[in-house]
This record gives sequence, C-alpha cells and structure tokens, in this order.
Amino acid sequence: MADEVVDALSDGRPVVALESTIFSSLGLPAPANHECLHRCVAAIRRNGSVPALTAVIDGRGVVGVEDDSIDRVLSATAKIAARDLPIALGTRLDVGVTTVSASLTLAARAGIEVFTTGGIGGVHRGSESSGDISHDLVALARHPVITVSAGAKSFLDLARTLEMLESLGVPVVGWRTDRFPAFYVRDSGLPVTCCVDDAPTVARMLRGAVALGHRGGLLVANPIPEDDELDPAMIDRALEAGLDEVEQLRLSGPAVTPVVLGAIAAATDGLSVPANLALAESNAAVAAEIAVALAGTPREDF
Ligand code: PSU
Ligand code: MN
Repeated sequence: MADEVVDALSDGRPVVALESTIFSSLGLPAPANHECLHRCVAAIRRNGSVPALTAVIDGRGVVGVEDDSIDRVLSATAKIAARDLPIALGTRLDVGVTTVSASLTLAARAGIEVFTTGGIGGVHRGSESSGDISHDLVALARHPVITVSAGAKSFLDLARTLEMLESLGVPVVGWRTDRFPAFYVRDSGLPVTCCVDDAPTVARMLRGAVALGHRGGLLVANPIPEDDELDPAMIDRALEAGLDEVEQLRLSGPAVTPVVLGAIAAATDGLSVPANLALAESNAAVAAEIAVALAGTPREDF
C-alpha cells in the first residue's frame, strides 16, 4: 500500500480505489489512457479524497501505485481478474493490470470502501451458449465496497446483467436517475433498484448493509454527463462491428472485452474515447463525494 493511502485510512480520511485495466491499452488507446488516469485522479483529489490505483507489481497486490511505477503499470498487458490474483502472486508476475473484480478484492482487503471505474463487466450476449459472465458481478456481491460505474456497455446483455445482480443480492442505485445507464448513453431503457440524489444516503446504505450482516457491496450507476452522451444509433453500429470482430477471431474468455473495446473506438472514429474519459472522470468525482460522506457516517450509528 502507498504511504499516502495507509495514512489516510488510519486517520479515517476518504480514499477511493481505481482499477488499472481501463487505463492500460486493454481499456483505452494511448495517449488517452494516461489522460484518463490523470483526470480521474485529479477529480478524486478535487473532491476531497485520496486516490488508490490498484495493480500487480513484482508479484504483489498493490493499492496505491507510486508515480514512478505508473508507466510500467499502464503499459502492462496481463489482465488480472480476481481469480488471477493467486496465480499472479504465486508465480511472482512482473506486472499486471487489475479488472473490477481484482480491484474490489484488493480494495476490500485494504479497508477501502469506495471504488470507481468506467463500466463493469457483466453477462455477455449469447451467454446461454458461451457461459460468459464476468466475475465482476460476483465480486460486487462479495466485498463490502461501493462501486461507481456508468452502467455497462451494451455489447453486454444488460437485462440479464441486472437480473444476475438481483440474484446475487447487489442493489443497483441510480445516481440522480431511475434508469440504468448504458455507458455512452444515459438510458439503457432498463430500471435501477432505486434512485438516490445525495452521497450521505449512499453512505448510509453501505453502513446499514454491513451492520445487518448483508454481504457484498452496492453498484452506483452514474450516467455519462449530458453534454458527452453519444448518439445511440452510432454506438449500436460500433458495437455490432466489435461483436463481429470477436466472432471472426473466434475469441472467448477474457480476450473478448479488450477486442470489443478496441473495435468500438475504431468504429466510432475515436469519438467513443472522449466520451469514455468524461464518464470515467464523472464517476471518480461521484465516488470521492461518497467516500467523503462515508468518512462522516459513524459505524456506531448503525
Ligand atoms: N468495460 C469497459 N472498459 C473496461 C472494462 C470493461 O467499458 O476497461 C474492463 C474492466 O476492467 C472490467 C473488465 O472489469 O474489462 C471485464 O472483463 P471480463 O468481461 O473479461 O470480465
Ligand atoms: Mn468473461
């Protein structure tokens, strides 16, 4: 753990964890990936919290990547989900980027209660035959951490993703919306479990869940800012291009998501990239606000 993160946690000051896959070339093309990280970190600090980027470095889980290791992490190509952490540590992996599930594992272990990302993984289209369901969903149900995301990209089966979250007992809280957002667009057409307008209410939800012994966290769904929303028709075409590419390459498993993400960026002529940066920054700001509210919500009150 970075000294700054240890100090903040021991003083009870707000900390927000970040995943690193989104900031690597598996998530965003260079140099936008670097810009995205800088904007998210700045948004977290501006809103009164300490950022903690997660990764695997030299065979260890890291919470709070130091500045001199950032370039090394962002150029890593090993995608580490939660189930890859034991392997990464056991084999002393040089460097790897963490997905949502691995980041939640590390954040929870470090005692961090809020995590920000772009979009979570979910139930893939065609999962009836492929069985491809991201471990992100299980991780959301396993760790007492609030995840802020702009929903999930609609190359996933969003209706099934929400059903799975219900099965797993994960509340889906709309941040000032009653609709589940679909990453580049504000409304997937599907409802959230409830709509919340302020950070203290979200903070009380986590405190209440923990006090009751309800395992797992919350998903806070924050729609992309209105000015940055993309045209749904254009995105649908780009998603089709991405899914076609996956089919032609006969990909399965963890290789699917990075290839679809790259194909979407190409098919939108790069338009998807600034939108991705804007929503990631917005999520980071909301996460920091929630972390500040948690710091002011005593556990003893529940
Ligand atoms: N969705 C995005 N951008 C991303 C990812 C998902 O819009 O960068 C990354 C996240 O790290 C997420 C992971 O946790 O992909 C999910 O991968 P999989 O579908 O293999 O579980
Ligand atoms: Mn998968």
